[in-house]
Amino acid sequence: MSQVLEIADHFDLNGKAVSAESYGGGHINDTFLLKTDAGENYILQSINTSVFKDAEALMNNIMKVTDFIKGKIAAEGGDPQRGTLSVVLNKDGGTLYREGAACWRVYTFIPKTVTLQTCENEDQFYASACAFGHFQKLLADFPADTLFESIPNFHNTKSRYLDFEAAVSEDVCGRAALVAQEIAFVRDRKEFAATLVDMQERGELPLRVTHNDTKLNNVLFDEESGLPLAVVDLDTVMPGLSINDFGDSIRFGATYAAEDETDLGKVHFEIELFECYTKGFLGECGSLMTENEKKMLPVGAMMMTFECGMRFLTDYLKGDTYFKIHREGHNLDRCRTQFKLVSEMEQALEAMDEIVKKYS
Ligand code: ADP
Ligand code: GN1
Ligand code: MG
Repeated sequence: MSQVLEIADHFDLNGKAVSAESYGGGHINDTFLLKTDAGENYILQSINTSVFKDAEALMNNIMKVTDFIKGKIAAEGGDPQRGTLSVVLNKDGGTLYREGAACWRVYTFIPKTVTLQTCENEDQFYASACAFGHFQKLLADFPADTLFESIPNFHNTKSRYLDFEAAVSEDVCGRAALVAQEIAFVRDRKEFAATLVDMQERGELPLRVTHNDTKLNNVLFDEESGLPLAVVDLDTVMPGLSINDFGDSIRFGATYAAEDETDLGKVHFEIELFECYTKGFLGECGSLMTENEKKMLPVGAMMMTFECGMRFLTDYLKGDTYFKIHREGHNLDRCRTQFKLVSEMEQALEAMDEIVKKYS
């Protein structure tokens, strides 16, 4: 901890950092809750630079996006300091502090908020849909060409498929034979994997500025009212597809099971949760979406779930080098929950289409 406190000293904090504890459940960066002797709290994060190769450009994106959102929130009569992230600069006025290979940043802590790791009820999921739908609306006229692509091909499911096939043929850990069933599951859906990328390339789906990592735990809820307050984790805000933002939320949240549940009997796609999310998301940004986008929302849900399962499987085959793991086989467990959800979504496609029509 003392090392983390020394890092904190390089930032322009109110007071001196006196404690730092690990915080949140992210798979990529390391997050700490900092407390200072002036009674102020901050979020200190070490950015995973093997995932985010250009941290300066990433922070530039975040400064631009948060400034833009603050302007919009102020115009809506909201509180810009609580409605989005605020970067705390280092003592030289920069957005990062580097030490060796590590790269650090600080945000002000948005107080009196809670984060959910899984959905406890339909109201919470509806509220998160409003948050991400509103986020989409706030960024609708953000100049997309000023954004750096923080992870190229992030939701290009076609190129993710090629990464998967490369991992199977290289089989560096000798694990491919253990997961023949999961490999077959992916290969059976090779054509499906191309659907949305092909539509976008044919101009049938517009590129927008999207969040790209719309997990439930990336929304802060007001502790008192339970209302959604801010969308955080802005590292992957880039040009993307609105249906992927919708889909990634469904992947993570339209189930009462955890992403790494090992008892697949407990993992189910909940159509009622899908309905709540659709209602909230379309209620906020449906009027901005094209007919094609709305029509493809259920496919977006299946695509993001399939893609994420395939990414977990790829990482398992490559020896767990991308996502943090906390036990042996963790990425394989995560992959299996995603594929179980994909199978159930495939059965529920018609019901999903009906729901989308109802709220369009
Ligand atoms: P990761 O990329 O590892 O998922 P996040 O940026 O999402 O990291 O942060 C991890 C958790 O920290 C979030 O789920 C949220 O609970 C909390 N968090 C992040 N930023 C703030 C903030 N500015 N104020 C309060 N809590 C925050
Ligand atoms: C990662 O950083 P975190 O935990 O919010 C990943 C997402 C995955 C998610 C799966 C930059 O998100 O793409 O969907 O894990 N983020 C990155 O839980 O790869
Ligand atoms: Mg996060």
